[in-house]
Amino acid sequence: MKCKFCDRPAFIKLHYPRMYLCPEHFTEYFERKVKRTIERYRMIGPDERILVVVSGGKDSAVTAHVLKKLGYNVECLHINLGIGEYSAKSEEYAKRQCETLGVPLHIVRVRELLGKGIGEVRTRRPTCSYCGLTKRYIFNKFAHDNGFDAVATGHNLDDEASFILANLMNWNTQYLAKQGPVTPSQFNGKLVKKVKPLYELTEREVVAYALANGIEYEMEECPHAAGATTLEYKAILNGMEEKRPGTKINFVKGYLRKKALFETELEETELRECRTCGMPSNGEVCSFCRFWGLEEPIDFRIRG
Ligand code: Q46
Repeated sequence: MKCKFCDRPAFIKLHYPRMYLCPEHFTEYFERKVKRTIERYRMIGPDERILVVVSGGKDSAVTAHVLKKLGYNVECLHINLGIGEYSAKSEEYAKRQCETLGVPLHIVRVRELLGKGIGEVRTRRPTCSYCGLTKRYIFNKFAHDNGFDAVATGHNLDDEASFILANLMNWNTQYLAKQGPVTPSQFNGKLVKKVKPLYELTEREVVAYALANGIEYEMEECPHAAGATTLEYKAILNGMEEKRPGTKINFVKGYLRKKALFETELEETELRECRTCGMPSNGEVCSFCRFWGLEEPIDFRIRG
């Protein structure tokens, strides 16, 4: 099969919209789509400083790559979770990706910072739950302490669709009211704006972009991901997408149109400053400081 736009052999067959593309025209298509997504949801402006959270995996690497190519002012943050060999390899990938791209990389290592790696804390809380809490706190506080305007993450269409489906299955209306491509800055900028530039691109397209552009990434899954229900929801959605191309994007866009329904159920919680770190909190001490037993705030300001 030939590319829809030139005589070169096709490298990918897209199902929605249906077309065959060579690596160059697929790259063009992908970048145009990211640009349109950024504009459609008014994610970031040309003068904003963006912190991309790079895990070493494909999604965040592609996010950093495309944002840099589109001319945005990008720096990266890698959070080394302290999960043995997996984290060591992820950090190496993140370093290589940023070096190739020519963007500054900042590294925060959870074990050095908090004394234990993810998976080493004796707690009844599920590992992924406190891992998520830890990552979200670190990237937000890092961005805040260093004056970034937005944090960009690598969430793609498959992540979003499976998140929505999972939360619908469990009627988590509180989560459904807050999900979306952009989370605006709140609490006098202490909660930094979060954006998802790959919001409308499938995981398959992200993998193809990485391949077409020689982006190397960590392919191994985190050892704690095994058995995650998100993988089951992704498999269900993939099955439906195969039979009815466009299922995922129509599902996510439909959700965005109906999101206001869930917002009416949103319980108003008044945020206040955490007694320890001064960051937004639902209680006297925020869940991060409480979980890690902190008594002093962590200062993430870059020195030198
Ligand atoms: S949450 Fe869980 Fe992931 Fe953290 S412990 Fe691994 S699988 S990395 S996105």
